[in-house]
Amino acid sequence: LAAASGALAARLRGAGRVAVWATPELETAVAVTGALLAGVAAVPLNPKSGERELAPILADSAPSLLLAAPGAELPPGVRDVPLLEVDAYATGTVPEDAYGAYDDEDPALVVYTSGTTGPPKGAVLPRRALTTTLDALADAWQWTGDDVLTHALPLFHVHGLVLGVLGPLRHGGEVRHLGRFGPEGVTRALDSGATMLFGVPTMYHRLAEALPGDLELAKALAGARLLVSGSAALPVHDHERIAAATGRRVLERYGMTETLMNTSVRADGEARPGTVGVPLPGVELRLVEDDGTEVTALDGESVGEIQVRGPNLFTGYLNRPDATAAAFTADGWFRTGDVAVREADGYVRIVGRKATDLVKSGGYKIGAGEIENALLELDSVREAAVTGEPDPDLGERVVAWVVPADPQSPPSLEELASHVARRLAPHKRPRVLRLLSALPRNDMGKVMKRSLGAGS
Ligand code: MCA
Ligand code: AMP
Repeated sequence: LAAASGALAARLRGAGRVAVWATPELETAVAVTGALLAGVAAVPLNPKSGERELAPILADSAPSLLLAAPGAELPPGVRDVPLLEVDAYATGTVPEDAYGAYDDEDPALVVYTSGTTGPPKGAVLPRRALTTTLDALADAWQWTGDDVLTHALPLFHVHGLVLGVLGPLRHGGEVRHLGRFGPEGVTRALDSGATMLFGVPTMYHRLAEALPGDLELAKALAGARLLVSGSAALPVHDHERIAAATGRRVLERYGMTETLMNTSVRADGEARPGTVGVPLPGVELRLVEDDGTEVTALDGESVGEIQVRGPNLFTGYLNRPDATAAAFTADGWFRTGDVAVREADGYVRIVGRKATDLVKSGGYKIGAGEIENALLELDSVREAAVTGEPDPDLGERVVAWVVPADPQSPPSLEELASHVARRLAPHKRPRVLRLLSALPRNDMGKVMKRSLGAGS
């Protein structure tokens, strides 16, 4: 890896920002490591991005190069960016000054994340945020170079890329990416030396479903040192099913693209179902009511928005000072939008989310606004509202509420789903269609999503 990413780094010096076509392959790890060594910010792109999604990201981040595996199938939208094929077997050396030449505040990654409205925003993650969060996790999880991590997470988000690839590298360990998630791959990896498994709750749900008929999987999970879930809430039912079948409890940790990791159950702590543990070293966390009052009670009942402060935070949204300013309080706390209570021993329990315009499906954050805009492009759609509703597999599923242009021939779910999958990305497609004659609106004309069943 040092040889391959060292060779790449030599070509990237001074390149400005570079985009990475983040397929779940070796080349993505080499590309991101090479960019880090060259002191160049990397912008990981979802290789399943839709035609509408890539243009704003490329316009906003203005990469000077696109790094991709040889032979990658690139859509027309990215072909204007000069391509550099990554040679995962190149031989070079790590630039001599690589470990001392950069400022901790220099951007390492720009990760795009959906907001409630408009196109995704690029969260600028400085080098210091990455190192801080990974070192805090090493402390919480007793994560060392002896660990072998396995996972099947996408490499264009923080979970799979920062925790799942840069984590093992920072600690001098190993990662085995499964390429595609499935109980067989997980069993094989854990049986052949992997010590840790990272996944989103959908993956643990699928493991819980497979467990009753799969003794090999149960044995493999029982033998792991750590099973860690994050990106969304792990349902208590799945947590308990896995514990019952394997004797192992899944540890939950809570993070966000903008903040990296905030809390975790510690490896030597109690993995209490439905809780995300305690603040990680260096992270300040408070709960705040709508009127700004801090919730100090550790009673498991008093709710407030989670706000965090610490060296794990991003520096801001690229080219969006307005959105950056809105995300922080006057005294520098980041507003997560997540709503939680704290238990007597300080354990955080997330109970909901402030926004009704965000859906967490399969661990992906999806903005309702961008899907609504995509649906409104269809002639068959007069009005559209998007909400999330509970789903046993995905956590939440995307629901499209549509007022058809012609009630006699309304659009089909398939029509809407394939349009959204093409324009945005397949994981953003509606899974349910509900037809209405009008959307419920308040006096201001705003759609009342809570009366459509959205929100917690
Ligand atoms: C189905 N497919 C379609 C359509 N219908 N494609 C196009 N048009 C359609 N109409 C295809 C999909 O592309 C996919 O293809 C396959 O059908 C199945 O799709 P789907 O059911 O959507 O997903 P899945 O394959 O079952 O995925 C479940 C998953 C995935 C593996 C759990 O949701 C996932 O990887 N989630 C991880 C999200 C994540 O990493 N989030 C981290 C962000 P094909 O099978 O070929 O792909 S949060 C974060 O980073 C913070 C910091 C944190 O705290 O962690
Ligand atoms: P993203 O913006 O895609 O990075 O997603 C961050 C969001 O995922 C957080 O604001 C939470 O709503 C959610 N999240 C992450 N980890 C957990 C967890 N362990 N339990 C509940 N929600 C989580």
